[in-house]
Parts: sequence; C-alpha cells; structure tokens
Amino acid sequence: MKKIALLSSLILLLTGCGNNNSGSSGAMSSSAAEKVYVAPGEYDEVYAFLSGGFSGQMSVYGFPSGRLLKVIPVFSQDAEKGYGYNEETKAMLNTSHGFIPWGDSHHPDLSQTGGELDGRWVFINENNTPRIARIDLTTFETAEIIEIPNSAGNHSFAITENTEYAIAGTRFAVPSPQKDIALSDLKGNFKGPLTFLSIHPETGIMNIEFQVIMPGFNYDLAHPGRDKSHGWIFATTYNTEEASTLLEVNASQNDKDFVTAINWKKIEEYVKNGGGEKIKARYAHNIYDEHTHTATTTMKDEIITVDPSKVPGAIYFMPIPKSPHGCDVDPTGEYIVGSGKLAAELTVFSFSKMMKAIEEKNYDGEAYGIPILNYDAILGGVVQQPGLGPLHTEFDGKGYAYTTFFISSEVVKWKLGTWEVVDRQPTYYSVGHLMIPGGNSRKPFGKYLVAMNKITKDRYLPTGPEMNHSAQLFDITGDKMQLLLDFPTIGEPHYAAGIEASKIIPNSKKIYRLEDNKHPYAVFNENDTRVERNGNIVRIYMTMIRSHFSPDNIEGIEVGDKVYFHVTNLEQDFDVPHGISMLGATTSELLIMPGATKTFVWEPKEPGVYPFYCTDFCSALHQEMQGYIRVSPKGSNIPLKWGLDDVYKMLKQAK
Ligand code: RUQ
Ligand code: CUA
Repeated sequence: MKKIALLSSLILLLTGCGNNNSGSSGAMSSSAAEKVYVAPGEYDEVYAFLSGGFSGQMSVYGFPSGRLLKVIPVFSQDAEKGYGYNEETKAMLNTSHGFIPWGDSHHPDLSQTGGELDGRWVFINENNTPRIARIDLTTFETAEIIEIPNSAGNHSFAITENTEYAIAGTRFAVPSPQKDIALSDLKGNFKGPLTFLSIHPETGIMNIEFQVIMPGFNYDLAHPGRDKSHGWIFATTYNTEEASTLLEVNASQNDKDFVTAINWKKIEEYVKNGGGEKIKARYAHNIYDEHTHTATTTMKDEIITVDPSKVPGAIYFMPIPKSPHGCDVDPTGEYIVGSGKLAAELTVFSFSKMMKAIEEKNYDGEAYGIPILNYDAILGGVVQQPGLGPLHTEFDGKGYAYTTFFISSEVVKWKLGTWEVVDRQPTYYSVGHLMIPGGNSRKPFGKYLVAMNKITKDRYLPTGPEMNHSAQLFDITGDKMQLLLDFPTIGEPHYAAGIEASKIIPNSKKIYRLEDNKHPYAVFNENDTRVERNGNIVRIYMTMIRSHFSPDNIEGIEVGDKVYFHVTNLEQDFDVPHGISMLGATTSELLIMPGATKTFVWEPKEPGVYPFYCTDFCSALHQEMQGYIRVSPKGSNIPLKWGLDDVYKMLKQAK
C-alpha cells in the first residue's frame, strides 16, 4: 500500500513538468536572433550529431542555426537512402538473430586523439539488440556495425581519449551465458557484462577484446577517465537491489547504488598475458567497404570473458546515493559527477582521493568480492540543492559544469571546486541529456549548450497527439546562459556529440571516384551496359548520368524472373546523385551517389510494360530520365534485348 502511494506520487513528480509556455518575447530577444542567424550561403560553426533514439538513426545539425543537415541511417532501414533495402547495405543490419530492420540508438561519441576531438568517426550504441556503429565522417555513412553478444540493453557507452576502446555496458542484467532461469532466481544468478572493444587506429575497425562479467546490476551510463584518470572507465549502476519486477519501486530501495571504477589498462594487460576465459558467443560483425560499396557480415562465435575476482585491484565500487543515471568526468579528469536521480544533492567524486582510498584500502565492505570504497574518503564535493532529478553533466572547459534536471526541468550551471550554483535556466520540458561540443573531451568548445528535452507539449504548432521531441540551444559564453533557439529533433535524442566544423569540412568527400569503384557488378561505360540471364536470374548492368539510363528499354523479361538492377552512377560531380525505382518493386528506391553502384531486386508478377524512372530531380530533363521494361508471360522465350536510342544500335541482343 505504501509502495503504491510512493509510486503514484513519483509519477506525479515525474510528469509534473507543467505546460507553462515561456512565451516568445522573453527568449527571442533580438540579441538571441542575431546569435543564431547564419546568413544564407554561410556555414554553421559547429556540427552536432544527435542520436535518433527510437528512430534508430543519427541526425546531423548545424549550430548555431539549428539547420538539419542530414539524417544518417544507422540501425534502421531508411527508404530515403535505400539503406537496409538495397542489396549492398542489407548486411549492415544482420545480427545473430537474423536481419533486424530497426534499432534504438542512444549515445553518440566522437573519436579523440590525446583527449581532443579528431573528427574522424562518430560512434553510437544500440540499446535493444546490443550493437555499436561507427560512422565515417568523410562520407557521413555508417561504415561498421558490431553486435555485442552475451549482453542486453547496450546503454552505457563511451570511447576512451585516444579512441583505444569502446566500452559497452549492459543496462539489463542477464544470465551469462544465456540460459533458462526462473525469474524468481534472478538475484545472484544474473550478470552485468561490460564489453571492451578495441578500435583500430587507422581503419577504425572494432574488435571485441574482452568482456568483464560484473555482478548483475544495471549498468546505465559510462564515461572514460581522461588525462590523469585516463586508463579508467566509470559506469553508473542502478538496481543494485537486483529486482526483476516493478523496478520503479523495487530498484529504489537501497540508499546507495554504485559508480563502478574499472582500470581497463590492468584488465587489458591481464588478457594480453593469457588471462580470461574463452566462451562461445555468436555475434555479427558488419563492415561496409567504400570501394565495393557493399557491406559484408562475418559471424563470429567466441569471446574472452574476465571474472573480476581474478584481476584484483582493477575494479572498485563507489557508493552513490539513489539510482544514479549520468556519470561524467570533467576535462581535467579529476572529478567524476554522478547523478542520483532521486537524490537531493549532486555527488562529485575526486579521482585523486579515489586513488588514495584504493592505496589505503579504505573500504566499506564489498559486493560480490568487489571492494566498496569509503564514501567520505572519495567524495570530492557535493552540490547542495541543485534541482530535482539530475541526469547528465557536461563541462565548458572554463571550470564550470552544467547539469540537467529532469523533474525541475532546468539546466543548472555550477562551479567545479566550490560546488556553488551560479545559474539556472528552465528548459521546455523535462530535459534529458545536454551537450557542449567537445564537452566530454579535454578541450570543450564552451560556446554553446544544447539541451535535449523529453516532452514538447506546446512548444510548436500542434501536430496531433505526437509532437516531435525538442531541443534548445543556449549561449554559454556569459555568466548567465542565454536561450537562443528551439528546434524539433528526429526521434528521441539521447545525447549528442558536437565538434567544430573546421575539423570535419576539409575531409568531407565530394564524390566516389569511378576508378576506385570495385563493385563486382559495376559498369563504367555505356557500351558495356547489358542484360544477362542465368535461368530465372536476370542481371541488368545499368548506368545513369544526366539525364538518361543505359539501357532504358529492355525486353525479354518474364513473369517469375528475379531481376537484379545493378546501377552505377557515372557522375563525377559533387552532389549529383540519381535515384531509380521500378513500378511494383517491393523495396525502396536506390539513391546512388556519384561514382557508386547499388542494387535492387524486382520480381514482376504480371505481363505488361513497366516504367522505371529517376527519383531525384537531377537536371532540367530529370522528368525525361525514365525507361521501360517489357514483361512477357513465363516461358514465352522472347529474346533478351536492351538498348538506348540508336547511339548504341537500339536493342542489342544477347549472344
Ligand atoms: S539516457 S536522459 Cu539513453 Cu542517455 Cu539519459
Ligand atoms: Cu537523374 Cu533525376
């Protein structure tokens, strides 16, 4: 009874974000308008990569204007770009469970060198079917997706400061390895695997090096140490109660949960020296090759697991009040901010004090053999009464931290070291993550702050029961944060990563060079375009260039054929993609970048004459960019013919 009462008051609290429109006059002063104005044709200062949450994708914005620059398909099929629909990219969505057309993307993180953003890759984790993706920032395309086996709810995710490792921690404790266990036997029998993937310094390719089999708590968010704390990873846990039901009550019983501190260098060394245990674990590793324009899946079946008790001195628990969510390390690497969602204050740990407590073995008991450090000994400071429901913290590099408060719906600025609150600004509504470009590196670009809000309500023109999530841009150069801009987001932005545009622009690719195209079905010359039959498999080797396809007339296709359109875009000009789609094809269009080759399959069901056309308005004669395919009844043995006007002696015939 008491539990239920607590529950309903909690719900009230959590949804009581209000509807009080801030009004447009206050926020949109003329100075704010000036600050977000990027004149037509001018460039933004910053790229921001926002996760798409339940859209499974990542969106790219320019700031300060808030222009949506691109949506990069990552974990979900995307009909606009043909991603996950065309034959070349389907493999990106393969997993040990088969082809999965959707994912839940959470926390983007940019590659770093020496603790500074280097603009090479942006990584993002998938929460539902645990995976990590790497996006190449020369092409803004997903280059790799690796599945995390023996894990669930890949939520705590971070990249170390030299991009040595990606860490992927399970948000849901699971049996390890998976097996059939009664849910009432959860406690003590489930595990919390934390997976460490190395990242190749040149290619970026990820490899699962080891998995630390932690106690069966929920590992929520992770942050790497940096500078002096480089070599450590910090991850929050909740549900140290190990409840399996009504977690909103049952996982809020313990006064304190933990921030886990892991010395990954120690574990790396232990594994290098032959430590750890190989176990069977099936997982997919999908890599997109920019030269063949094709993704391939390799199924793997083994990982190395590490039992924490075998590596003494590598793992500690730091007790922290009340179900912490965010876990953020300041640019100097000294302070670790843990956000107890239900705590009245914000707890900040000191890395030097943590090292001292470890040295002095200043423990407060242990959990599953892992020492619990003495809370008072490692406490760096406490921010008193900062707000309600702290979630995430970022840093401006000038000694200030900015924390979001979900329940009181605000961003609070406070000073590292003195712990005093210096400013607070409301957010509309119920802010989750926030992002300062480079805010999780050694060198933040402390000019802008983006707050990502969970509830939109009356901020925009109503669009039926569902409103897109909203984000807000603040100027943080002054003493007080200044709200500059509201903008809607794609899906739910759990976190974002921002970087100065100057670090990306010089490497951004303009075309794919035809001479680098190694696609097995590419053709580079209209004279080589052709149609080939092998049984009921028909392959069309087609090209596209402004403003025609070659061939554009094809005969000899029969009902029951499986027709592959292998289409190469011969353009070598920046931003001239062509599209192609076929009446009745049960897949998306192909949108083909200059110099690339892509494929779709069409299985005609009825005799007739069917048009295909270019789907991207590419020239004044785009409407003329079309063609026909004649489909005859099965077994009619009409010879294959194809052609393009009389330039190629209309209707060449298969020999
Ligand atoms: S979560 S609102 Cu997926 Cu990053 Cu904290
Ligand atoms: Cu090519 Cu429109």
